[in-house]
Amino acid sequence: MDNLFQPYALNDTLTLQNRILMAPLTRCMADENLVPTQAMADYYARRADTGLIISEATIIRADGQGYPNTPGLFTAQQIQGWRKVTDAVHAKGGKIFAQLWHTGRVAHPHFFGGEYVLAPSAIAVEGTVPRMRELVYTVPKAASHEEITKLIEDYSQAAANAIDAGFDGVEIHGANGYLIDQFLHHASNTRTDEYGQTPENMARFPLAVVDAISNRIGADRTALRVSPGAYFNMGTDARDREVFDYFLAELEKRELAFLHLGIFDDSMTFDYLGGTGSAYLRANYSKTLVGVGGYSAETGSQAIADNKFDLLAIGRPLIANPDYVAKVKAGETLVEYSDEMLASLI
Ligand code: FNR
Ligand code: 8K6
Repeated sequence: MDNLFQPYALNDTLTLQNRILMAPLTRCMADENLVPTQAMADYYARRADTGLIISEATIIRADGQGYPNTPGLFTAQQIQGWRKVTDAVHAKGGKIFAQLWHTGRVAHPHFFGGEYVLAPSAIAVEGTVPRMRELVYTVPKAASHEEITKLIEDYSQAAANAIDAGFDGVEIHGANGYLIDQFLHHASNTRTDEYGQTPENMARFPLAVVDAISNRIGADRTALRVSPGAYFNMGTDARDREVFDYFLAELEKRELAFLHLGIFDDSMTFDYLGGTGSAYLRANYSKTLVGVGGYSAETGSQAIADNKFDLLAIGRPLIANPDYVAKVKAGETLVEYSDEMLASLI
């Protein structure tokens, strides 16, 4: 497993101390103003020996909220709260990116006191907010051109706020069926204007967000997470393949810090992608790729050795083991993750 403990240069400005990343993990522990707490700063600092921490998904503005107590990056108080987190991580020699999030149609007006939620098209996601059965997902409003322009500005502002808060960069959450991903899949995007129907159009908003943020804070500090395979908050449509083929070719022209697969289990295969999400991304994108989803240090190290991806993100095992990196290095037994662990920050 030596390859996991080698440094990795993302670019000229950022070198990671090892190849184990902390995957973004929503914990719903911010305070009532969606401000990160001291307990969150301590939690992240305990994981500062990973090569890079990617923060839990953090909303860019109020109407992006789909779960209780998810932190934000749009008020001065929230920026201050994150500053405590980034200072604590940096004091222990770590690096941390903010994951920037708007849940689109997976948002719920309950959380922000609004009348409706925004999405590419007026197609609701089925079901209810997890653990809040009374909150049935609503039919979203299809975003107008002005609303799309404002969303792009707000993503860019949130990225600037992240840098103000001391983050080393941002990962744009373009995965898991949230707003950006909703533009990239036919099941959630039936627009007939320049944001729908063709791969070029469906990739227009995601690329505009990537470019606005890259221009604002530098492409070397901008990363992206994508889910070419529909598996969460999203229906399957084989035409999505050509959308992602085009989108990845466009991303290839940019100099992002890394591309990260969004998946819970990377052994899952998708017919229209011809295999796993990571294999599809590797075949269509040649730059730094982060793999994730059900890996152990052993299987992840082997996947890197087999050139399936360059960096390994670890999620649930890092919830269960704050000292994951040290334990793996020392060959110690890990505590097994269970969902009950989500109730507190250890
Ligand atoms: C997640 N995941 C996730 N993904 C993301 O992009 N942003 C997020 O905020 C979250 N939040 C989140 C919370 C919890 C409790 C879980 C279990 C997962 C997905 C996560 O980043 C990762 O892709 C999966 O957990 C798969 O990796 P592991 O856990 O098998 O290593
Ligand atoms: C990103 C925000 C998530 C909110 C917290 C919920 C985390 C629950 C983790 C389990 C969900 C598993 C979903 C996997 C879907 C696979 C379907 C084939």
